[in-house]
Amino acid sequence: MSDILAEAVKGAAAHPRPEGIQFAYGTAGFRDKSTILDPVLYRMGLLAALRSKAKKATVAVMITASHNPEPDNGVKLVDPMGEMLEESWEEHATDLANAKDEDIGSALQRIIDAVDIDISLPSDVFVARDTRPSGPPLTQALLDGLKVMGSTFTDFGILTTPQLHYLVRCHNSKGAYGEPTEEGYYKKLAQAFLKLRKDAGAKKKYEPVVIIDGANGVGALKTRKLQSHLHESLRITVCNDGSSGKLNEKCGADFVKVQQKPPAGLEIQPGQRCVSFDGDADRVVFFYVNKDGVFNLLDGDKISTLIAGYLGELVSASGLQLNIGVVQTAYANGSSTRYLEDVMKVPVSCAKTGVKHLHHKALEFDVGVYFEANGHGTVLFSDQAEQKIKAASQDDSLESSKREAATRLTLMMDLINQTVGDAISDFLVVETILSTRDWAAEDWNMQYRDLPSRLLKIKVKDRTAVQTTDAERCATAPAGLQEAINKLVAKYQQGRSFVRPSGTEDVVRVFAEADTQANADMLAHEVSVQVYQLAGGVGDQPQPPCAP
Ligand code: 16G
Ligand code: MG
Repeated sequence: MSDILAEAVKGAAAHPRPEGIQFAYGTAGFRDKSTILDPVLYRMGLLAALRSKAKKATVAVMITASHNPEPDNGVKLVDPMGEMLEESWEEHATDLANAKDEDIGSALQRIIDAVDIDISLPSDVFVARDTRPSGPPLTQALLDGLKVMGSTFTDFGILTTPQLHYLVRCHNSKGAYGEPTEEGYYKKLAQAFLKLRKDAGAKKKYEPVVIIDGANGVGALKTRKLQSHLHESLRITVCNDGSSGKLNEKCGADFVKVQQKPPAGLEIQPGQRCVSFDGDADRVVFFYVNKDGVFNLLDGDKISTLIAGYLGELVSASGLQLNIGVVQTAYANGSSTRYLEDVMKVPVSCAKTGVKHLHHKALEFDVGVYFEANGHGTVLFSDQAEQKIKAASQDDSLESSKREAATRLTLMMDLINQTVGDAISDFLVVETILSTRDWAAEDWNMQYRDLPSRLLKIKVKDRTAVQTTDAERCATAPAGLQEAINKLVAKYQQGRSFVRPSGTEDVVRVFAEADTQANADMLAHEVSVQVYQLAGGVGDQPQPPCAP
């Protein structure tokens, strides 16, 4: 065994792996109670060094559990251009995390052989964490792993997840994507935002005033930093900034989306535009309460429709031949899909849940807008699209209106964090479009009306008993489940329902939508009963929803 691997085994003594726990690198990396993650972080230090050697580039490691409660934490690896870790490495990560302390050397050797890594190459890793109190000791465990591998690293301390993705891309692209510093991130976004606002005329409906629910996390801190770069263009009040409340407790994008109500800690006037970030600021949803006190959510579907509509207009105005498409998951509200396809005439693809699946599909378009309904999303511009847009913005022979549209597109490209969904960047993109359209939140919401929906979760003995195909819209196992769902769906006006095993919790999720809330609730319930009966439900059979 090489010296480095022997050192890695020795180092494990300070980060012993508890017996009887199986870790799995899921769609969002490892996530668990922070108290048991120390050995996982050490091992991910080892793995990140290998990944860097394999890619001959700097990679990154983010320590966060996103929207989970504060006692949880997690870790995920980021590839050199800011993408999620390549899927084939998820297995390596899982193997290494589960290796006994004394077997770490052979687990590393297996990866080295499988990928054919030259272990003598240098490695370099960027590291950041969210605001969880468990972050510093877990960072230390990660750095221990990096040190035994002889890797260089930069610990950026507290950052949002998308900021770290941005930094590693800037670094590896030698500055082509932006300046590889946190300040550089604010400057890039703010410059694009201010230029896009420069010639905005007087507004009747759009007000540059917004309240941000920072989920008591890193998004609040970083928005404050951004604010000084925006000058007076936008009046932002940051609430839930972590000064008193707990991370993600009764607040944040996940709470607002799931509970369909405003977070605690905000005083909202009717019509006031509000924004919720999640705990690591890679998700965003908007909402407002109308004059009758009714809560209205503007989720990832509304955001993608808004963005695709605006970018589509700019592309046509520029005269460029670029295809725009939207990528959603099965959770997307049926009204949004119909609006995009039938009214906006934009092609829509459906991907499996999980950012990497959407990201991958979005690469099929020149301009690919992808969003999960939960508010995670961004826009990808192909290299060719980027070149065409930049060339058009500098082409003096073009009509000025075409050139101007292309210039606005270049600014939108700068404003959008193309590496991953970014709450801060997406928020600025939405503000730009609302301002350009002179829309209040209510005008935006009126583009289409969401169908009522319901999401339930069912506990079963083994959630892998449920298998799906067609981007999770059709269940292939257990036998008879899809047929049962089809029969139930047919009873309801505008009914739609699907089931899938969760990737992050030990449950099966059931989604249903229909013409009324009562029908959506009933359809979700009836499908849950089928899951319970056919897929080995545990505990009591699901009870029907109470009459309103
Ligand atoms: C993870 C995914 C998120 C997805 C969620 C679904 C990433 C970075 N995150 O948090 O996109 O919506 O899982 O959770 O891919 P579920 O499988 O438990 O429903
Ligand atoms: Mg998140």
